[in-house]
Amino acid sequence: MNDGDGTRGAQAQGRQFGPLGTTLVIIPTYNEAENVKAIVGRVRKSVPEAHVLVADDNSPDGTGKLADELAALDDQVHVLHRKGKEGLGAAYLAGFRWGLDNGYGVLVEMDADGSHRPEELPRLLTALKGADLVLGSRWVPGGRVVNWPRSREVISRGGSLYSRLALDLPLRDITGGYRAFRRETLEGLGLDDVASQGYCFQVDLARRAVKAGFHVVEVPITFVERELGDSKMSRDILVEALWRVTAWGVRERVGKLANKAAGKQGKQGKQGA
Ligand SMILES: Nc1nc2c(ncn2[C@@H]2O[C@H](COP(=O)(O)OP(=O)(O)OP(=O)(O)O)[C@@H](O)[C@H]2O)c(=O)[nH]1
Ligand SMILES: [Mg+2]
Repeated sequence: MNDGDGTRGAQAQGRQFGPLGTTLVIIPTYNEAENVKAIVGRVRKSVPEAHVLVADDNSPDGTGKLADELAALDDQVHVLHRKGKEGLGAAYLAGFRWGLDNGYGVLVEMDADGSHRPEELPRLLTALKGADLVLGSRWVPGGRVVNWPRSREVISRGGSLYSRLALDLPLRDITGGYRAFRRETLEGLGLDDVASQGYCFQVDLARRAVKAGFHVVEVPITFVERELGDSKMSRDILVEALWRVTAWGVRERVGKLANKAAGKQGKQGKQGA
């Protein structure tokens, strides 16, 4: 459903949403020395009241040190130094924990490479006033990708479509990583047992949010391919996403069938009694 301003999502059915509180933009980094200063500066300019947390996995190229220099000059910039490369999902989980412990009301996921434009963050935050989770979406009307090879687009669209069908989710961009969560949403997702990484991490959080009954809204974004630094996308990340999504889908279907069978048996039992 299109809500007129380009956002999509089921109606919140008269629900009242509380005030948002302070925003923390979490930026995971691994070897983003060429990007970190620009992205932090753009976030600070676009939403001056927001804070930024760079979650760096001890990048060999010195990204963590550059982030420390930014933090030394700005009270609203923070750095989480992690021991070593443990993947995007683990860095986000540590960032979420830090943000929740420090009392932030909104937690935003954003890549360091400029693909998620900080200039679009105000639109995500506006949509969050009437939602529990906002997904920046490339695959709703008004959303688009810039400078992406056709092959990447096919993989990304295919991944979202497969996840949508396998997991029965009413969402278009399920693998995207530009998102804004209310703190209460994150607290309700059971983050302690999230083990997935990469794209699969994003699918996992979206799936948990829908299943928990949260109001999830998609806002169109323009996703820009990275210009500087190297991609951390790998075949392993794609393979992990494929097998996990398939396993979740099969488990859900088997669960539904088992419930149906149990319901039928219950009815027969009653009739026989
Ligand atoms: N802390 C941390 N950050 C990571 C790790 N892997 C990736 N990142 C960051 O996660 C974000 C997304 O990674 P990208 O390499 O841009 O992945 P992608 O967007 O799928 O790939 P491209 O489109 O090719 O850029 C970037 O900010 C990376 O620096 C990791 O193991 N640890
Ligand atoms: Mg990227």
